[in-house]
Amino acid sequence: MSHDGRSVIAKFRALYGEEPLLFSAPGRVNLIGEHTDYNEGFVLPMAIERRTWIGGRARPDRRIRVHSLDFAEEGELDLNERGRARRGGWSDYIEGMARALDERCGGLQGADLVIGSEIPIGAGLSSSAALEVGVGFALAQLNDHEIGKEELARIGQWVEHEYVGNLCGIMDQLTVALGRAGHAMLIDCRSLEVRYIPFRIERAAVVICDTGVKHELAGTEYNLRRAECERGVELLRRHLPGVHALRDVGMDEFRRYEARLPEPIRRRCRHVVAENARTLAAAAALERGEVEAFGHLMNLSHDSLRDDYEVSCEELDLMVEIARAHDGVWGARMTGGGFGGSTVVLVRGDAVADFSAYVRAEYERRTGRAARVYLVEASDGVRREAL
Ligand code: GAF
Repeated sequence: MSHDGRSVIAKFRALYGEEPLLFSAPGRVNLIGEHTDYNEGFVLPMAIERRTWIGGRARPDRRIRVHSLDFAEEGELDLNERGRARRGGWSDYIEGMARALDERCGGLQGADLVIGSEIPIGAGLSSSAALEVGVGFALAQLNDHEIGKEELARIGQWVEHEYVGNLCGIMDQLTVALGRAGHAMLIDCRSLEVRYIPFRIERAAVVICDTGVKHELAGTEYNLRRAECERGVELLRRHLPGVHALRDVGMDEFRRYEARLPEPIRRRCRHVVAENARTLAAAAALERGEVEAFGHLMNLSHDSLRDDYEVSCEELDLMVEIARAHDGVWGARMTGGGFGGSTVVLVRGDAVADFSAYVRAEYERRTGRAARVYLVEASDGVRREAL
């Protein structure tokens, strides 16, 4: 079930008898540039107009009390007490963020928070990054503490690594923090420089198709891919000593040395090297409004994630196959970490309604599962909402 700002305010009033300050953080969809962020490469995501909403007020003590509408649960922590062990649930993100900010701000006051989200959980649309960055932003504002959005993103990533055990890159947190309405973001994941590119491919729409599955192995396989890339760098450095990350390897260089890499390292590296080049080419195509070229690069990206990087799954491949068979589609690929979650599809604007009905019917016919299909637009990053 989805919860928006109004439900968060209503719950806050019911619990505390007063109006909260309201904050929100968006989900994200990655258009292209998958599994490149932790290789210091390029990504091209955008924040989407489905948000996590946080109502809050400061408390005089150091307790943080949270009501989650999505999980219909309460959680509480006291910053004066030692951190507790990871529980494997939503409260880990909040505890991690609160403790990291407490340390960084040299002492945080407590807060009462109510949280609700419109971002489907497990759909690969970064509901966890929205929670981290949104809660961090809310706590900083309730404490009158100035903190840069890039820094919030870095703290969110730290929480994923240290509290959640997911060795993610920086793309999700940075997109949630720095998104801009009407724009895709070309992010250089080494310098963290962001180039905002107006999403103005005429007559084109971005549609997300959620497969409704999330396979268990997502976390372990993700960390394994990261290790495989690091091994690839170690081996390539024997021939190319200037290489610090796969970002530093061009396709020609890679071709020269790929035979020296064992499988599956060779295919993993090939995906990353090619995906970086595709992402830069896609950004240029977007700037020129070249919709066919953009769609073609999306298709190549998916095929490489399926065959070389092996992070797709049956349901994602089927969802992509179904999309590509529709004549209003320019390109379709999985988006996010993989092993379930969603695809992103570039669709002719006047074909969106027909495409959505067709995908729902066809996916259900072939899998017996319901597909959720959303038309999305590029949105702003984390912000305080005017009430
Ligand atoms: C997940 C991670 F959180 C990101 O950092 C990124 O690596 C992505 O998978 C794959 O591109 O969303």
